[in-house]
Amino acid sequence: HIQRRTPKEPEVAQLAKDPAMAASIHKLEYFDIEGRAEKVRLAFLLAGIPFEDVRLSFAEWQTRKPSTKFGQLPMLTLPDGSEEAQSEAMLRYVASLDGKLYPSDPVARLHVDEAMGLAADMDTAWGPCFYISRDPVRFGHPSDLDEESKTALVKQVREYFMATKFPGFMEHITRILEGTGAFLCGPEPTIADCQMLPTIRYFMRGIADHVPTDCVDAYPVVKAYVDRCLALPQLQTHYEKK
Ligand SMILES: N[C@@H](CCC(=O)N[C@@H](CS)C(=O)NCC(=O)O)C(=O)O
Repeated sequence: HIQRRTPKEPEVAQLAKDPAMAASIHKLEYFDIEGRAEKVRLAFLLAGIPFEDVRLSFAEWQTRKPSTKFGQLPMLTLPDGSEEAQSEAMLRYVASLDGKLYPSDPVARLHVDEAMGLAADMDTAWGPCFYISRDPVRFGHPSDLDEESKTALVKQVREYFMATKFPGFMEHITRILEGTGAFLCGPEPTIADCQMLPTIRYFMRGIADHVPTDCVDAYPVVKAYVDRCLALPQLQTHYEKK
């Protein structure tokens, strides 16, 4: 059984009640976390395109996994029923339906892609800090590592990241925003903001051990940017639910 969350926005709720219309809206499947799907959810919301926000439990995932393209989530079902993978492809696809979130001007587009590259670099740089707690063997540690040593190891790599890598990313983002104003690529949000916002917020949400929730406070330009994104009217209902 797949748990479905009927989107809260009245228009979408109405669409979902009509089976013919419900079948014509996009369906985004992921786990009940922000993770790699959040940027796509934000793009749908900013574009005002109705979508079904399906959140699978880990038990439901076991059943669903074999029928996914690459054995991974998120999966996006298009109105014609075809099922597609890869969150960054989904992000650009949603933006191309909308036309505003991903500019067609080559240089403006380059800047969006550049900012997306920076967000992706931050995710990639954090990767080992996340996966080492799940699978220390992958990083050369013994399979019988005791819990105490594992905790110390995770603490060490995460504190090292926060001290040596995190500040550089915050400084780069600050410099971009100082040049562009409200959002990463100018006065209006683009898919670069859809990608960057969840990336930055991950560190502020208290979901990663050894990362202080006030870690962005030392970077007021970035903090103000996060607040500005969260205040976007199209995202209000979404963030109220959290
Ligand atoms: N590049 C893919 C990566 C997808 C991915 O890594 N999915 C993970 C969750 S974030 C997954 O499905 N893990 C469950 C599994 O592999 O069983 C994307 O961005 O969509």
